[in-house]
Amino acid sequence: MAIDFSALVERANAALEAPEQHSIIGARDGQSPRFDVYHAPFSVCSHKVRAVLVEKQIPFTSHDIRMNLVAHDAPCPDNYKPGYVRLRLQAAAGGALVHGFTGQSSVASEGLDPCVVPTLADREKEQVVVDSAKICTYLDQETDGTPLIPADLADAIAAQIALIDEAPHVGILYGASPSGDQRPERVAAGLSGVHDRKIKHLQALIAAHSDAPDLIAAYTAKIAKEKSAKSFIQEADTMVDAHARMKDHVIALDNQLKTHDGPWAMGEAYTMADIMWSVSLFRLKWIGLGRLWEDGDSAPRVNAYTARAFSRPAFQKSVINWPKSTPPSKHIEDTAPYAQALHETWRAIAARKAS
Ligand SMILES: N[C@@H](CCC(=O)N[C@@H](CS)C(=O)NCC(=O)O)C(=O)O
Repeated sequence: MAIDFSALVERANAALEAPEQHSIIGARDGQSPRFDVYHAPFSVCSHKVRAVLVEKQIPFTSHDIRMNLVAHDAPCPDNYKPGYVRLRLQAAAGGALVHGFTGQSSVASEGLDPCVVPTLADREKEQVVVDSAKICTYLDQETDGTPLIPADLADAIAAQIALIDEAPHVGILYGASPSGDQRPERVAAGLSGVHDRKIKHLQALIAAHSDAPDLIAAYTAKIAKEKSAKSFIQEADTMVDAHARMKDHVIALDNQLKTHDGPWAMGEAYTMADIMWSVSLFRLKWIGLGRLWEDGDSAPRVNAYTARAFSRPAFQKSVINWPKSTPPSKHIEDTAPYAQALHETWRAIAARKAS
C-alpha cells in the first residue's frame, strides 16, 4: 500500500504537543515551506542543518524536538515518539539500524539511529532525509543560491565532512575526560545517568507498543546503542582515546588551512566544509577544548579561523544565538570580537580580488 506522505508528516508533527514547537521560518507571508525540519536547539547535528538553512536563507517549517536529556524526571523525549520514529524509518530503506557506539554519531560507522535528530521531510519530493551530512548536502543540491558544495570542490569537501562526522563529539559530551572534567557544570551534572534514563523510556515504549514490530525493532536497536554508549563513557581508555582523537581532528584542519592562503577551509570561498568545521569547533570551545588551538602554538591557523568562523552572521544566528542552543559555559566569552575578525577577513578578500 502506498504511504500517504503528508499523513506521515502530520503524525510526526502531532507528537510534538506544544504549539510553540512548530514555527515557519523565512517564508513569505502565507507560503508553506517545502521542507519540514525536526531539530533540537542544543544538538550539534541540528546545528549543522540550521547553519545551512540560515546561510542559504531556505524557508522551512521548524519542529523543535524536546530531547529531554538533562532533567532527571523529564517526560519521554519527542524523538522517541512513534510518529517521529516512523517518519525516520522511512529513510532506513532496509539499511542497518544502529548497532553500537564509538563516540561519534555517523551513520557510516554506527548504523541508522531511528530515535535522534535531525530529520528533514521534503514535501515536494515526498522524501525523508536523515543524517545531518546527508541533509545538508541534500538542501544544498535542492535549492538555489551560491552552492555550498561547488562541483569542482565536491570530493574535497566530502572528505572534510567525513572527517568531522568521525569526530567523537557525542562521546566527549556524555562522558567526562579522565584527566579532568571541563564540561559546563550544569550540563555535566544533568547528563549523569542519562543512558539509564533513555533506556527506561525506551523499555516503556516497547511495552506500550508490543503489537508494532517496526517500533520494537527501532527501540531495541536504540537500547543496544545506549548500553554500548554507557560502557563507552565509563571506560577511562575509550575516553582518553576520544580526547586524543579530538586533538588530531583540530590538527587536521590546521593542516588543511596550511594548503592555501585563503580564509576558509577550502580557500577563498565559504563552503559546506566551513559550516561543519564551525559547528564542530564551537562545540569544542563550549565544552572546554578551545585550548586545542587557543594556546596559539598547537594549531595557529585554526585559532585565527575560529575568529572568522564564529562571527559569520548566519552561524551566529543559527547556532550561537539560536534560542537555547548554547547553554551557559564558562568557556564562552563575549562573541563580539569575532565580528571584528570577520570584517577584517572580508576586507582582505576584497583587497585580494581588486589587486
Ligand atoms: N548521524 C546522525 C546522528 C544524530 C544524533 O546522534 N543526534 C543526537 C543529537 S546530535 C540525538 O538526537 N540524540 C538524542 C538521543 O540519542 O536520545 C546525524 O548526524 O544526524
